[in-house]
Amino acid sequence: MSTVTGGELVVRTLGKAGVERIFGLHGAHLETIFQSCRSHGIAVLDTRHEVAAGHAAEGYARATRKLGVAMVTAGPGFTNVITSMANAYLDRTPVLYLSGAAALRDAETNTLQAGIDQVSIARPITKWAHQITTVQQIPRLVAQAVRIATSGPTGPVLLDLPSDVLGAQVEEMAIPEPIALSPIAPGREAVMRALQLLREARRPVIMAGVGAWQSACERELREFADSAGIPVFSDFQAHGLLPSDHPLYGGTFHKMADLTGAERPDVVLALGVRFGLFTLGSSDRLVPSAAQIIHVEIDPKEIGRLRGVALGVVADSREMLRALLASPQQWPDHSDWNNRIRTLKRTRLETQTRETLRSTPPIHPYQAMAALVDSIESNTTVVADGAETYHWLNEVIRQSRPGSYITHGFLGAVGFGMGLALGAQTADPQRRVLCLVGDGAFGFTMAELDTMARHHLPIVVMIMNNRSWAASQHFQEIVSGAERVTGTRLSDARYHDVAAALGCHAQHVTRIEDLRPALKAAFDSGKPACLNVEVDLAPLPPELHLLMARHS
Ligand SMILES: Cc1ncc(C[n+]2csc(CCOP(=O)(O)OP(=O)(O)O)c2C)c(N)n1
Repeated sequence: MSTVTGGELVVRTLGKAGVERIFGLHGAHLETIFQSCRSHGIAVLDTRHEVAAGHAAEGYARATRKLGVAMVTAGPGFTNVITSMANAYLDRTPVLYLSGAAALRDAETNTLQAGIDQVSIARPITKWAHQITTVQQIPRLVAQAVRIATSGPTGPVLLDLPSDVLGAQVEEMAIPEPIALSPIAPGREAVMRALQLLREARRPVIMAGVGAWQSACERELREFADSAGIPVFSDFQAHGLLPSDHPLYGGTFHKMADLTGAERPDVVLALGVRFGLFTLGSSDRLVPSAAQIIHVEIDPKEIGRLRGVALGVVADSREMLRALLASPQQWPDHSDWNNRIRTLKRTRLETQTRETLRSTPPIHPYQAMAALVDSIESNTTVVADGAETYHWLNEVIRQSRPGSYITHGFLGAVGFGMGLALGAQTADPQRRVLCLVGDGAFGFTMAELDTMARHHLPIVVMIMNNRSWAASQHFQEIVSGAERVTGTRLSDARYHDVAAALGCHAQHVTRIEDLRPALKAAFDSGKPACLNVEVDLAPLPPELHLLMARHS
């Protein structure tokens, strides 16, 4: 009988689970996996920093709702990917991290890239972390890791792979078949109570959160919102579940702050929502304290975390919507309520467009975002990094496809954008990807422009260059005083020259009238492109006013 290596078994098991691509950076500990990927046609996208490989696996998972896989070498490769692991953990992104590790036979010998307990480090920021110590156990444990990462609530897992386990030869063995798990459906009583609450509501809203996005409920959400006439707000991950131009789409959660006085929601159907940062914590600015909340969540820990609920339902969002749709109702006429939300949305856009209009440099960031949104094809995936940068984008972003807006989660780690964009672009080479970054955020992984160029990934990177860690500088000015700014300024670096040197199309943009043509030229170049756009540092995005008010 022929033999195979441990690395080969890892790759075959992943192949059987449907994995087509791995993001990683080489190290000798991983050599058997690299070689097996080569033999089995699993593509490896090699990045310039492990954190970008991790973020790329997240971006792939967030663009596709499938498992992302990242591999990093022992020691520093592992420590470099930790930010991605933490990000995936807090955002419930299904990523399998494979870490190389020193040979088991070299334990406690002060050998290379060893001496740290990678599993213990990963345990608090993963759903499951495990070191495989026997080559025969590889197929079973890799299959288990995939199942844990992809079953709800999804999340990251780590498999730690000692080099002698990966290199060991073993007789050919069977690879387990993947097991499909059926989603959790709600009980009938809960569905009837939810329908009653929604029927009796005068100003109901649906809030769609990460759980809604993960459940792939776009068809059911639209059908239910249309039939009941209930407007929908979404968190960032759920953006695009209901297309932004749908008459019932109100915007991202923060826009609910525009509903004031007697115009506030009275019943909220919270689908897969995780109350916290994006709902302004326990404050009642978005969801009034008097509102009755129907909270549908796959993870019972999320229900009642910050707010009391009228009805808690542990279930998959799509299953809940299917159950609601299965009992056709006579819905009250909500057209006045819907019209009010549409008017507020339109007024916000018109006011901002008017107030930020200017024809001379520096470019107002809101105008830059408006130009961006006008310049992208409807199926473009937008990745947004930076801080004020993404808050500005939130004012105007309109997407029509789930998974097409990828931005910050609870970790709030600036610098993830370039990696996420790599993952989103490889997930679907036909779709265009725009990566919007602050100048600070760009600096973390600007070498990934080289990855984009080497792999012919025509991502358009747009830098909002305000020569500052703007959110930090503004915070400092407000809290400590404008005269005490320290450590938060950046320079007017010629980032476009760096991009050109790495083989990208590049342009420096200082005037608003040049931005649309520059974006068009960037998309038309067929290459990765980088626009270094000089924008005004002074204005504060409206969402940040809301957040700062909360923290002051
Ligand atoms: C990895 C990381 N380091 C530091 C911070 C703290 N921080 C929050 S916002 C911010 C400024 C971001 O600047 P930039 O990327 O230029 O975006 P801008 O605010 O200018 O849009 C910093 C440093 C963070 N959130 N994440």
